Amino acid sequence: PAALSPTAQASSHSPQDIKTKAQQQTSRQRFVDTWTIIRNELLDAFKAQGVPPEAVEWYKSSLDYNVPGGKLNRGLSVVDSVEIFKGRPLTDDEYLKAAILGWGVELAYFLVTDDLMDGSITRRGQPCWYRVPKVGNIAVNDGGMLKSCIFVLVKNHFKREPYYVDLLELYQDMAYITETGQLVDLITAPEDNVDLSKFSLNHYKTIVTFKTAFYSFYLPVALAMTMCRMPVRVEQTTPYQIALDILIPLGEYFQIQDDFLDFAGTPEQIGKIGTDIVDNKCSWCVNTTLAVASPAQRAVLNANYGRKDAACEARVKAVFEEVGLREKYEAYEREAYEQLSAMIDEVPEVESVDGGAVLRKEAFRAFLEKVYKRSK
Ligand code: DMA
Ligand code: MG
Ligand code: MG
Ligand code: MG
Repeated sequence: PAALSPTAQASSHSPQDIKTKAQQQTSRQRFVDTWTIIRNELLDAFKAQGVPPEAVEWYKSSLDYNVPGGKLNRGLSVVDSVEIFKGRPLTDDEYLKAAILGWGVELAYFLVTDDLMDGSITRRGQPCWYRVPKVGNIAVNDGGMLKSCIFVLVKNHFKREPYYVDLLELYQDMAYITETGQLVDLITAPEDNVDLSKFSLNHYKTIVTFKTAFYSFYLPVALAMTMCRMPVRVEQTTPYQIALDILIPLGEYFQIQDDFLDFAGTPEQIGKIGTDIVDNKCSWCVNTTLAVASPAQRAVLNANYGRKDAACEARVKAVFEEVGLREKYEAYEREAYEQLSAMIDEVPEVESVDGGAVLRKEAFRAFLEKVYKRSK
């Protein structure tokens, strides 16, 4: 039976939980190494269907191009959370399982279609997949295939686990929520009708919660919780709700960083060229600027936002600078960190249904530290 010990001391399990830089490097390398195994497994399963060799080649290129090159925050958080919940090094079998769930999150099929729909130029320091010669709109199907791979992997490795359906449901539900967020993001930013009066920080919150927070933050931890057999409810506590209450605001913070870097980051630094201003996006930057802009500044934004023109984009950026957006971002980041830290401190310890793991606040702390003050 699951036990709840809300007053358990942090001192009982701290030193090994937050990794040093060297330990982070080692665990990243191990996770990256697992990709080779997973990719070969996917290719073997693909070949076994009897598809033409050219299709195997295409699929291989798509996997190699689109999956392993990111920051891996999402995928690593699955593995790190499982380790923290179990409170000990994982067995090889547990590690592979956790890594598969992590790579399932990294099979970020929606980035492939996001770039096509956002008309982006580069991602992770290389041309977006749809811009690779010969790919073009086939990227839509390649994105769909990346999503389908998740289910191939989960079936191969978890079919006999009692929580198999819970895993399927998580990936499925989070995909649906993300697609919903992408829909709201895109219809809020029509190319031919710039209307800044439709934007608000409230509408922004809706977009980022749906498009980013669930998939990138709740999903990794919820997968780890599911693999570690966390109960759905214990006495007054619902561990998955506790996770949501922290990870949704953490996801919002992450997307605000993404939006700020879209404006302030260099392509060398962030690996992509910002498109939010020319794309008429309801971003944190424009909403925060609109909240304090003078009538004259608002007029500049109205005339220049959402125009596919570098001079217009530069005028918008000048207004962002005039209102002190950089300082506002710094203040926001400080405050968000403090608030999230305070919430994380309140996370109670909850025992798993099989007694083999404990929900611990350090998993949330580790995720926050992965993204705090990021510059790419
Ligand atoms: C991020 O939106 C969310 C998803 C679901 C891709 P975005 O377009 O701001 O992402 P990016 O800046 O990486 O293109
Ligand atoms: Mg985009
Ligand atoms: Mg987008
Ligand atoms: Mg962005």
